[in-house]
Amino acid sequence: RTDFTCAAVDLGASSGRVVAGEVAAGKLELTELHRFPNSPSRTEAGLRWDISRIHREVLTGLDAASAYAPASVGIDSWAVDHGLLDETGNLLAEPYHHRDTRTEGMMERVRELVTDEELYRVTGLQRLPINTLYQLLASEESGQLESARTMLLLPDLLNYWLTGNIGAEITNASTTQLFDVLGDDWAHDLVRRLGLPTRLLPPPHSPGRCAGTLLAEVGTRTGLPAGLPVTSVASHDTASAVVAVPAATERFAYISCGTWSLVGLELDSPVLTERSRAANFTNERGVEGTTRYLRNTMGLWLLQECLRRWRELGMRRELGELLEGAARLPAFRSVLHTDDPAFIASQDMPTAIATACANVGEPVPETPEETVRCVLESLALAHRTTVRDAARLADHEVEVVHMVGGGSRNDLLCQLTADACGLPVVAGPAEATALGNVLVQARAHGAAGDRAAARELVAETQPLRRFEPTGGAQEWSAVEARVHGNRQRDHGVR
Ligand code: LFR
Repeated sequence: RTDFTCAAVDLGASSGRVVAGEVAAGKLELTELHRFPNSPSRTEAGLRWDISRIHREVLTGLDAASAYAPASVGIDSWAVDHGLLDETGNLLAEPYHHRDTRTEGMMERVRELVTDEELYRVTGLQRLPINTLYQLLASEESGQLESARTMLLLPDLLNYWLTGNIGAEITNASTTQLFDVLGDDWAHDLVRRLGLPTRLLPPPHSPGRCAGTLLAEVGTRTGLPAGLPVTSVASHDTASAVVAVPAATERFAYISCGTWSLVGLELDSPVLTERSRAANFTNERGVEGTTRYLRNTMGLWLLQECLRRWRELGMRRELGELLEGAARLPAFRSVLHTDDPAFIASQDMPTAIATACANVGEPVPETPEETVRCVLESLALAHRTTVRDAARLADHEVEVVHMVGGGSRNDLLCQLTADACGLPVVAGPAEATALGNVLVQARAHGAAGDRAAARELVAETQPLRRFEPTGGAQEWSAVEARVHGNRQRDHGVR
Protein backbone atom coordinates (compact mmCIF):
# COMPACT_ATOMS: atom_id res chain seq x y z
CA ARG A 1 0.00 0.00 0.00
CA THR A 2 1.16 3.47 -0.83
CA ASP A 3 1.31 6.40 1.54
CA PHE A 4 -1.99 8.23 1.58
CA THR A 5 -2.61 11.73 2.90
CA CYS A 6 -6.00 13.34 3.35
CA ALA A 7 -7.68 16.18 5.18
CA ALA A 8 -10.35 15.27 7.72
CA VAL A 9 -12.83 17.82 8.97
CA ASP A 10 -14.32 16.65 12.25
CA LEU A 11 -17.01 18.86 13.75
CA GLY A 12 -18.19 18.41 17.30
CA ALA A 13 -20.89 20.26 19.20
CA SER A 14 -18.28 22.02 21.33
CA SER A 15 -15.27 22.15 19.00
CA GLY A 16 -14.31 21.53 15.42
CA ARG A 17 -10.99 20.49 13.95
CA VAL A 18 -9.28 19.94 10.65
CA VAL A 19 -6.49 17.39 10.64
CA ALA A 20 -4.12 15.93 8.11
CA GLY A 21 -4.25 12.15 8.18
CA GLU A 22 -1.43 9.97 6.91
CA VAL A 23 -1.88 6.26 6.30
CA ALA A 24 0.59 3.61 5.21
CA ALA A 25 1.48 0.07 6.25
CA GLY A 26 1.92 0.26 10.05
CA LYS A 27 1.30 3.99 10.01
CA LEU A 28 -1.71 6.06 10.99
CA GLU A 29 -0.95 9.63 11.98
CA LEU A 30 -3.01 12.70 12.61
CA THR A 31 -1.66 16.22 12.60
CA GLU A 32 -4.02 18.82 13.93
CA LEU A 33 -3.99 21.85 11.64
CA HIS A 34 -6.83 23.94 12.91
CA ARG A 35 -9.10 23.75 15.95
CA PHE A 36 -11.90 26.14 16.83
CA PRO A 37 -14.49 26.35 19.61
CA ASN A 38 -18.05 25.72 18.58
CA SER A 39 -21.21 26.73 20.33
CA PRO A 40 -24.71 27.66 19.27
CA SER A 41 -26.15 31.16 19.57
CA ARG A 42 -29.26 31.81 21.58
CA THR A 43 -31.16 34.19 19.30
CA GLU A 44 -34.72 35.44 19.05
CA ALA A 45 -35.15 32.80 16.39
CA GLY A 46 -34.12 30.04 18.81
CA LEU A 47 -30.93 28.14 19.50
CA ARG A 48 -29.03 28.16 16.20
CA TRP A 49 -25.68 27.09 14.77
CA ASP A 50 -23.59 29.79 13.17
CA ILE A 51 -23.01 27.60 10.13
CA SER A 52 -21.51 30.45 8.09
CA ARG A 53 -18.79 30.74 10.71
CA ILE A 54 -18.30 26.97 10.83
CA HIS A 55 -17.97 27.02 7.04
CA ARG A 56 -15.31 29.74 7.24
CA GLU A 57 -13.40 27.78 9.90
CA VAL A 58 -13.52 24.68 7.67
CA LEU A 59 -12.03 26.68 4.79
CA THR A 60 -9.32 28.06 7.10
CA GLY A 61 -8.49 24.48 8.10
CA LEU A 62 -8.43 23.31 4.49
CA ASP A 63 -6.13 26.17 3.64
CA ALA A 64 -3.72 24.90 6.30
CA ALA A 65 -4.15 21.38 4.89
CA SER A 66 -3.06 22.44 1.42
CA ALA A 67 0.58 22.30 2.61
CA TYR A 68 0.12 18.52 2.95
CA ALA A 69 -1.14 18.09 -0.62
CA PRO A 70 -4.03 15.83 0.48
CA ALA A 71 -5.47 13.35 -2.02
CA SER A 72 -8.97 13.75 -0.61
CA VAL A 73 -11.12 15.66 1.88
CA GLY A 74 -13.84 14.20 4.16
CA ILE A 75 -16.27 15.77 6.62
CA ASP A 76 -18.07 14.34 9.64
CA SER A 77 -20.14 16.02 12.35
CA TRP A 78 -22.71 15.43 15.05
CA ALA A 79 -25.99 14.07 13.74
CA VAL A 80 -29.63 15.14 13.30
CA ASP A 81 -29.12 18.87 12.64
CA HIS A 82 -29.63 20.16 9.12
CA GLY A 83 -29.92 23.16 6.85
CA LEU A 84 -32.82 23.84 4.52
CA LEU A 85 -32.16 25.08 0.99
CA ASP A 86 -34.63 26.99 -1.15
CA GLU A 87 -35.19 26.18 -4.81
CA THR A 88 -32.21 28.21 -5.94
CA GLY A 89 -29.96 26.28 -3.55
CA ASN A 90 -29.58 29.04 -0.97
CA LEU A 91 -29.65 28.28 2.73
CA LEU A 92 -32.93 29.55 4.18
CA ALA A 93 -31.70 30.18 7.73
CA GLU A 94 -28.99 29.19 10.16
CA PRO A 95 -29.67 25.58 11.24
CA TYR A 96 -31.33 24.93 14.57
CA HIS A 97 -29.42 23.24 17.37
CA HIS A 98 -31.06 19.96 18.40
CA ARG A 99 -31.42 21.17 21.99
CA ASP A 100 -33.73 24.00 20.93
CA THR A 101 -36.98 23.54 22.83
CA ARG A 102 -39.27 23.99 19.81
CA THR A 103 -39.55 20.19 19.56
CA GLU A 104 -41.55 20.03 22.80
CA GLY A 105 -44.83 18.27 22.16
CA MET A 106 -43.72 16.88 18.79
CA MET A 107 -43.48 13.29 20.04
CA GLU A 108 -47.13 13.46 20.99
CA ARG A 109 -47.96 14.89 17.55
CA VAL A 110 -46.20 11.98 15.87
CA ARG A 111 -48.06 9.49 18.06
CA GLU A 112 -51.35 10.80 16.70
CA LEU A 113 -50.19 9.80 13.21
CA VAL A 114 -48.06 6.68 13.68
CA THR A 115 -47.82 4.27 16.60
CA ASP A 116 -44.52 3.93 18.48
CA GLU A 117 -44.38 0.30 17.36
CA GLU A 118 -44.67 1.13 13.68
CA LEU A 119 -42.20 3.99 13.92
CA TYR A 120 -39.66 1.61 15.44
CA ARG A 121 -40.36 -1.13 12.90
CA VAL A 122 -39.76 1.26 10.02
CA THR A 123 -36.88 3.39 11.33
CA GLY A 124 -35.34 1.30 14.14
CA LEU A 125 -34.62 4.45 16.09
CA GLN A 126 -34.65 5.42 19.73
CA ARG A 127 -37.26 8.04 20.57
CA LEU A 128 -35.32 11.20 21.32
CA PRO A 129 -36.75 14.70 21.00
CA ILE A 130 -33.58 15.82 19.15
CA ASN A 131 -34.24 13.57 16.13
CA THR A 132 -34.59 15.29 12.77
CA LEU A 133 -38.14 13.96 12.49
CA TYR A 134 -39.34 16.03 15.45
CA GLN A 135 -37.32 19.03 14.34
CA LEU A 136 -38.81 18.95 10.85
CA LEU A 137 -42.30 18.56 12.23
CA ALA A 138 -41.76 21.67 14.36
CA SER A 139 -40.52 23.53 11.26
CA GLU A 140 -43.50 22.33 9.28
CA GLU A 141 -45.95 23.51 11.97
CA SER A 142 -44.42 26.98 12.00
CA GLY A 143 -44.53 27.25 8.20
CA GLN A 144 -40.76 27.12 7.82
CA LEU A 145 -40.85 24.31 5.27
CA GLU A 146 -42.96 26.19 2.75
CA SER A 147 -40.08 27.55 0.71
CA ALA A 148 -37.71 24.67 1.54
CA ARG A 149 -36.71 22.38 -1.33
CA THR A 150 -33.91 20.32 0.17
CA MET A 151 -32.84 19.25 3.63
CA LEU A 152 -29.13 18.62 4.07
CA LEU A 153 -27.58 17.23 7.23
CA LEU A 154 -24.61 19.36 8.21
CA PRO A 155 -21.78 17.34 6.61
CA ASP A 156 -23.87 17.04 3.44
CA LEU A 157 -24.45 20.80 3.53
CA LEU A 158 -20.72 21.49 3.80
CA ASN A 159 -20.01 18.95 1.05
CA TYR A 160 -22.53 20.82 -1.10
CA TRP A 161 -20.70 24.08 -0.50
CA LEU A 162 -17.38 22.43 -1.34
CA THR A 163 -18.53 20.56 -4.45
CA GLY A 164 -21.94 21.82 -5.61
CA ASN A 165 -23.32 18.26 -5.28
CA ILE A 166 -26.39 17.33 -3.30
CA GLY A 167 -26.71 14.00 -1.51
CA ALA A 168 -27.32 12.27 1.79
CA GLU A 169 -24.70 10.00 3.31
CA ILE A 170 -26.51 7.14 4.99
CA THR A 171 -24.77 6.70 8.35
CA ASN A 172 -26.00 10.19 9.18
CA ALA A 173 -29.33 9.87 7.32
CA SER A 174 -30.03 6.85 9.53
CA THR A 175 -30.14 9.12 12.61
CA THR A 176 -33.02 11.25 11.33
CA GLN A 177 -35.81 8.74 12.14
CA LEU A 178 -36.93 9.20 8.53
CA PHE A 179 -34.73 6.49 7.02
CA ASP A 180 -35.70 2.88 6.30
CA VAL A 181 -33.88 0.71 8.84
CA LEU A 182 -33.91 -2.28 6.50
CA GLY A 183 -33.17 -0.61 3.17
CA ASP A 184 -30.88 1.98 1.67
CA ASP A 185 -33.42 4.70 1.20
CA TRP A 186 -35.60 7.17 3.04
CA ALA A 187 -38.85 5.82 4.51
CA HIS A 188 -40.94 7.71 1.94
CA ASP A 189 -44.34 6.34 3.01
CA LEU A 190 -43.73 7.17 6.62
CA VAL A 191 -42.53 10.65 5.73
CA ARG A 192 -45.72 11.23 3.72
CA ARG A 193 -47.93 9.99 6.53
CA LEU A 194 -46.25 12.38 8.91
CA GLY A 195 -47.23 15.18 6.57
CA LEU A 196 -43.66 16.05 5.65
CA PRO A 197 -42.67 16.82 2.05
CA THR A 198 -40.57 14.03 0.51
CA ARG A 199 -39.04 16.55 -1.91
CA LEU A 200 -36.77 17.57 0.96
CA LEU A 201 -34.92 14.25 0.95
CA PRO A 202 -31.79 14.09 -1.21
CA PRO A 203 -30.62 10.86 -2.85
CA PRO A 204 -28.83 8.66 -0.32
CA HIS A 205 -25.44 7.02 -0.77
CA SER A 206 -23.04 4.91 1.28
CA PRO A 207 -19.81 6.06 2.92
CA GLY A 208 -16.72 5.57 0.82
CA ARG A 209 -18.27 7.09 -2.28
CA CYS A 210 -17.00 10.22 -3.98
CA ALA A 211 -19.20 13.12 -2.88
CA GLY A 212 -17.90 15.32 -5.68
CA THR A 213 -14.86 17.41 -6.45
CA LEU A 214 -13.74 20.77 -5.13
CA LEU A 215 -15.24 23.78 -6.87
CA ALA A 216 -12.83 26.24 -8.43
CA GLU A 217 -13.90 29.00 -6.00
CA VAL A 218 -13.08 26.73 -3.03
CA GLY A 219 -9.70 26.09 -4.60
CA THR A 220 -9.05 29.81 -4.77
CA ARG A 221 -10.02 30.25 -1.10
CA THR A 222 -8.01 27.31 0.24
CA GLY A 223 -5.03 26.71 -1.99
CA LEU A 224 -6.30 23.17 -2.64
CA PRO A 225 -6.56 22.21 -6.31
CA ALA A 226 -9.99 22.53 -7.91
CA GLY A 227 -11.20 19.05 -8.82
CA LEU A 228 -9.78 17.43 -5.66
CA PRO A 229 -12.08 14.56 -4.60
CA VAL A 230 -14.31 15.07 -1.59
CA THR A 231 -14.99 11.63 -0.14
CA SER A 232 -18.19 10.76 1.69
CA VAL A 233 -16.91 9.38 4.96
CA ALA A 234 -19.09 7.87 7.68
CA SER A 235 -20.32 11.43 8.13
CA HIS A 236 -22.07 10.78 11.43
CA ASP A 237 -19.27 11.36 13.96
CA THR A 238 -20.33 8.35 16.02
CA ALA A 239 -20.16 6.10 12.95
CA SER A 240 -16.64 7.38 12.27
CA ALA A 241 -15.69 6.78 15.91
CA VAL A 242 -16.90 3.18 15.73
CA VAL A 243 -14.69 2.59 12.67
CA ALA A 244 -11.67 3.46 14.82
CA VAL A 245 -12.54 1.28 17.82
CA PRO A 246 -9.38 -0.85 18.19
CA ALA A 247 -11.26 -4.07 18.94
CA ALA A 248 -9.47 -7.37 18.40
CA THR A 249 -12.56 -9.49 19.01
CA GLU A 250 -16.20 -9.36 17.90
CA ARG A 251 -17.25 -9.59 21.54
CA PHE A 252 -16.82 -5.94 22.34
CA ALA A 253 -19.02 -3.06 23.36
CA TYR A 254 -18.05 0.51 22.65
CA ILE A 255 -18.70 3.78 24.40
CA SER A 256 -18.14 6.80 22.21
CA CYS A 257 -17.77 9.25 24.98
CA GLY A 258 -18.09 12.98 24.48
CA THR A 259 -21.00 15.35 24.92
CA TRP A 260 -23.13 12.22 24.63
CA SER A 261 -22.22 8.69 25.63
CA LEU A 262 -23.13 6.43 22.74
CA VAL A 263 -23.08 2.96 24.21
CA GLY A 264 -23.60 -0.20 22.23
CA LEU A 265 -22.54 -2.92 19.84
CA GLU A 266 -21.62 -3.40 16.23
CA LEU A 267 -24.00 -5.96 14.69
CA ASP A 268 -24.62 -7.50 11.28
CA SER A 269 -28.29 -6.58 11.33
CA PRO A 270 -30.74 -4.47 13.32
CA VAL A 271 -32.63 -5.63 16.40
CA LEU A 272 -36.26 -4.59 16.01
CA THR A 273 -37.94 -6.56 18.75
CA GLU A 274 -40.55 -5.16 21.07
CA ARG A 275 -38.14 -5.50 23.99
CA SER A 276 -35.55 -3.50 22.13
CA ARG A 277 -38.06 -0.78 21.37
CA ALA A 278 -39.25 -0.66 24.96
CA ALA A 279 -35.62 -0.36 26.11
CA ASN A 280 -35.24 2.60 23.70
CA PHE A 281 -32.33 1.20 21.71
CA THR A 282 -31.39 2.64 18.38
CA ASN A 283 -30.28 0.92 15.17
CA GLU A 284 -28.07 3.35 13.28
CA ARG A 285 -26.15 2.52 10.14
CA GLY A 286 -22.45 1.75 10.29
CA VAL A 287 -19.90 1.18 7.54
CA GLU A 288 -19.92 -1.98 5.43
CA GLY A 289 -23.64 -2.49 6.04
CA THR A 290 -23.23 -2.94 9.79
CA THR A 291 -25.71 -1.78 12.42
CA ARG A 292 -24.67 0.44 15.27
CA TYR A 293 -26.94 -0.91 17.96
CA LEU A 294 -26.73 1.60 20.76
CA ARG A 295 -28.44 3.88 23.19
CA ASN A 296 -27.76 7.60 23.27
CA THR A 297 -27.25 8.35 26.89
CA MET A 298 -26.42 11.66 28.43
CA GLY A 299 -22.63 12.04 28.42
CA LEU A 300 -20.03 14.52 29.60
CA TRP A 301 -22.48 17.27 28.71
CA LEU A 302 -23.52 17.00 32.37
CA LEU A 303 -19.99 17.78 33.50
CA GLN A 304 -19.24 20.37 30.79
CA GLU A 305 -22.38 22.26 31.70
CA CYS A 306 -21.55 22.18 35.43
CA LEU A 307 -18.13 23.62 34.64
CA ARG A 308 -19.62 26.29 32.41
CA ARG A 309 -22.10 27.32 35.10
CA TRP A 310 -19.49 27.32 37.88
CA ARG A 311 -17.25 29.53 35.76
CA GLU A 312 -20.19 31.85 35.16
CA LEU A 313 -20.56 32.07 38.94
CA GLY A 314 -16.90 32.97 39.29
CA MET A 315 -15.37 29.66 40.36
CA ARG A 316 -11.80 29.26 39.17
CA ARG A 317 -11.04 25.61 39.93
CA GLU A 318 -9.68 23.48 37.09
CA LEU A 319 -11.24 20.21 35.98
CA GLY A 320 -8.13 18.19 36.92
CA GLU A 321 -8.30 19.41 40.50
CA LEU A 322 -12.03 18.67 40.75
CA LEU A 323 -11.51 15.17 39.39
CA GLU A 324 -8.77 14.49 41.93
CA GLY A 325 -11.04 15.65 44.71
CA ALA A 326 -13.93 13.58 43.36
CA ALA A 327 -11.75 10.46 43.17
CA ARG A 328 -11.06 10.70 46.93
CA LEU A 329 -14.72 10.95 47.96
CA PRO A 330 -16.68 7.97 49.29
CA ALA A 331 -18.52 5.99 46.65
CA PHE A 332 -22.22 5.97 45.85
CA ARG A 333 -23.39 8.89 47.96
CA SER A 334 -25.64 10.38 45.29
CA VAL A 335 -26.31 8.51 42.05
CA LEU A 336 -28.82 9.54 39.41
CA HIS A 337 -30.56 8.24 36.34
CA THR A 338 -28.78 10.42 33.78
CA ASP A 339 -31.37 10.25 31.03
CA ASP A 340 -33.75 12.57 32.80
CA PRO A 341 -35.16 14.89 30.08
CA ALA A 342 -34.62 17.76 32.55
CA PHE A 343 -30.91 17.58 31.71
CA ILE A 344 -31.22 17.89 27.91
CA ALA A 345 -31.50 21.66 27.73
CA SER A 346 -30.86 22.81 31.27
CA GLN A 347 -28.97 26.08 31.57
CA ASP A 348 -28.05 25.58 35.20
CA MET A 349 -26.79 22.02 35.46
CA PRO A 350 -25.57 22.03 39.09
CA THR A 351 -29.05 23.11 40.19
CA ALA A 352 -30.72 20.61 37.85
CA ILE A 353 -28.60 17.85 39.42
CA ALA A 354 -29.38 19.02 42.95
CA THR A 355 -33.10 19.12 42.13
CA ALA A 356 -33.00 15.67 40.56
CA CYS A 357 -31.30 14.29 43.70
CA ALA A 358 -33.81 15.96 45.99
CA ASN A 359 -36.73 14.65 43.90
CA VAL A 360 -35.69 11.04 44.37
CA GLY A 361 -34.31 11.28 47.90
CA GLU A 362 -30.58 11.01 47.08
CA PRO A 363 -28.41 13.30 49.23
CA VAL A 364 -27.95 16.62 47.43
CA PRO A 365 -24.27 17.15 46.48
CA GLU A 366 -22.95 20.09 48.45
CA THR A 367 -19.59 20.80 46.85
CA PRO A 368 -18.41 20.82 43.22
CA GLU A 369 -16.37 17.67 43.97
CA GLU A 370 -19.48 15.92 45.22
CA THR A 371 -21.35 16.99 42.12
CA VAL A 372 -18.53 15.69 39.89
CA ARG A 373 -18.52 12.38 41.77
CA CYS A 374 -22.29 12.15 41.36
CA VAL A 375 -22.05 12.84 37.60
CA LEU A 376 -19.25 10.33 36.96
CA GLU A 377 -20.77 7.52 39.02
CA SER A 378 -24.12 8.16 37.38
CA LEU A 379 -22.53 8.01 33.92
CA ALA A 380 -20.66 4.81 34.80
CA LEU A 381 -23.93 3.31 35.98
CA ALA A 382 -25.60 4.28 32.68
CA HIS A 383 -22.66 2.66 30.85
CA ARG A 384 -23.12 -0.54 32.85
CA THR A 385 -26.87 -0.74 32.35
CA THR A 386 -26.62 0.04 28.65
CA VAL A 387 -23.80 -2.41 27.89
CA ARG A 388 -25.72 -5.15 29.69
CA ASP A 389 -29.06 -4.29 28.09
CA ALA A 390 -27.46 -4.24 24.62
CA ALA A 391 -25.75 -7.59 25.16
CA ARG A 392 -28.99 -9.16 26.38
CA LEU A 393 -31.27 -7.64 23.75
CA ALA A 394 -28.96 -8.52 20.87
CA ASP A 395 -27.92 -11.84 22.41
CA HIS A 396 -24.29 -10.83 21.88
CA GLU A 397 -21.57 -11.67 24.35
CA VAL A 398 -19.33 -8.82 25.55
CA GLU A 399 -15.92 -9.40 27.07
CA VAL A 400 -14.32 -5.99 26.74
CA VAL A 401 -15.56 -2.41 26.66
CA HIS A 402 -13.80 0.10 24.40
CA MET A 403 -14.04 3.73 25.41
CA VAL A 404 -13.17 6.16 22.64
CA GLY A 405 -13.52 9.93 22.25
CA GLY A 406 -12.59 12.77 24.59
CA GLY A 407 -14.12 11.02 27.61
CA SER A 408 -11.58 8.20 27.28
CA ARG A 409 -9.01 10.67 28.70
CA ASN A 410 -10.93 10.83 31.97
CA ASP A 411 -9.22 8.19 34.15
CA LEU A 412 -11.82 8.28 36.88
CA LEU A 413 -14.66 7.74 34.39
CA CYS A 414 -12.77 4.87 32.72
CA GLN A 415 -12.07 3.14 36.04
CA LEU A 416 -15.62 3.63 37.32
CA THR A 417 -16.92 2.24 34.00
CA ALA A 418 -14.67 -0.84 34.29
CA ASP A 419 -15.87 -1.40 37.86
CA ALA A 420 -19.52 -0.77 37.00
CA CYS A 421 -19.47 -3.08 33.97
CA GLY A 422 -17.29 -5.68 35.71
CA LEU A 423 -15.27 -5.79 32.48
CA PRO A 424 -11.91 -4.51 31.31
CA VAL A 425 -12.06 -1.11 29.65
CA VAL A 426 -9.65 -0.26 26.85
CA ALA A 427 -9.45 3.53 26.68
CA GLY A 428 -8.54 5.35 23.48
CA PRO A 429 -8.10 6.68 20.95
CA ALA A 430 -9.47 10.03 22.08
CA GLU A 431 -9.50 11.20 18.46
CA ALA A 432 -11.42 8.15 17.21
CA THR A 433 -13.79 10.25 15.15
CA ALA A 434 -11.07 11.96 13.12
CA LEU A 435 -9.22 8.63 12.76
CA GLY A 436 -12.38 6.92 11.48
CA ASN A 437 -12.86 9.74 9.01
CA VAL A 438 -9.28 9.29 7.74
CA LEU A 439 -9.59 5.49 7.59
CA VAL A 440 -12.75 5.59 5.46
CA GLN A 441 -11.06 8.00 3.06
CA ALA A 442 -7.97 5.78 2.93
CA ARG A 443 -10.10 2.72 2.22
CA ALA A 444 -12.01 4.53 -0.52
CA HIS A 445 -8.70 5.37 -2.19
CA GLY A 446 -7.27 1.87 -1.87
CA ALA A 447 -4.84 2.79 0.91
CA ALA A 448 -6.39 0.87 3.81
CA GLY A 449 -8.09 -2.46 4.26
CA ASP A 450 -11.53 -3.39 5.54
CA ARG A 451 -13.01 -2.81 8.99
CA ALA A 452 -10.92 -5.46 10.69
CA ALA A 453 -7.69 -4.23 9.08
CA ALA A 454 -8.51 -0.64 10.04
CA ARG A 455 -9.05 -1.70 13.66
CA GLU A 456 -5.76 -3.55 13.71
CA LEU A 457 -3.99 -0.49 12.38
CA VAL A 458 -5.54 1.67 15.11
CA ALA A 459 -4.55 -0.83 17.82
CA GLU A 460 -1.03 -1.01 16.44
CA THR A 461 -0.44 2.72 16.14
CA GLN A 462 -2.48 4.56 18.79
CA PRO A 463 -1.70 4.80 22.51
CA LEU A 464 -4.30 2.79 24.47
CA ARG A 465 -4.76 2.28 28.19
CA ARG A 466 -6.37 -0.63 29.95
CA PHE A 467 -8.46 -0.42 33.13
CA GLU A 468 -9.23 -3.70 34.91
CA PRO A 469 -12.28 -3.90 37.17
CA THR A 470 -11.20 -3.57 40.79
CA GLY A 471 -14.24 -5.20 42.38
CA GLY A 472 -17.38 -3.76 43.88
CA ALA A 473 -19.71 -5.96 41.80
CA GLN A 474 -22.26 -6.23 44.62
CA GLU A 475 -22.17 -2.52 45.35
CA TRP A 476 -22.81 -1.68 41.69
CA SER A 477 -25.74 -4.11 41.58
CA ALA A 478 -27.16 -2.50 44.70
CA VAL A 479 -26.74 1.00 43.25
CA GLU A 480 -28.37 -0.05 40.00
CA ALA A 481 -31.36 -1.37 41.94
CA ARG A 482 -31.49 1.78 44.07
CA VAL A 483 -31.47 4.14 41.09
CA HIS A 484 -34.01 2.00 39.27
CA GLY A 485 -36.27 2.03 42.35
CA ASN A 486 -35.92 5.83 42.70
CA ARG A 487 -36.93 6.21 39.11
CA GLN A 488 -40.00 4.01 39.41
CA ARG A 489 -41.14 5.91 42.50
CA ASP A 490 -40.45 9.27 40.89
CA HIS A 491 -42.58 8.31 37.88
CA GLY A 492 -45.31 7.11 40.21
CA VAL A 493 -45.39 10.43 42.03
CA ARG A 494 -45.34 12.74 39.00
C1 LFR B 1 -22.51 12.65 19.00
C2 LFR B 1 -23.81 12.72 18.27
C3 LFR B 1 -24.74 11.62 18.62
C4 LFR B 1 -26.04 12.23 18.24
C5 LFR B 1 -25.88 13.59 18.84
C6 LFR B 1 -26.72 14.67 18.28
O1 LFR B 1 -21.71 13.74 18.71
O2 LFR B 1 -23.63 12.74 16.88
O3 LFR B 1 -24.48 10.41 17.98
O4 LFR B 1 -27.15 11.56 18.66
O5 LFR B 1 -24.50 13.89 18.65
O6 LFR B 1 -26.34 14.96 16.99
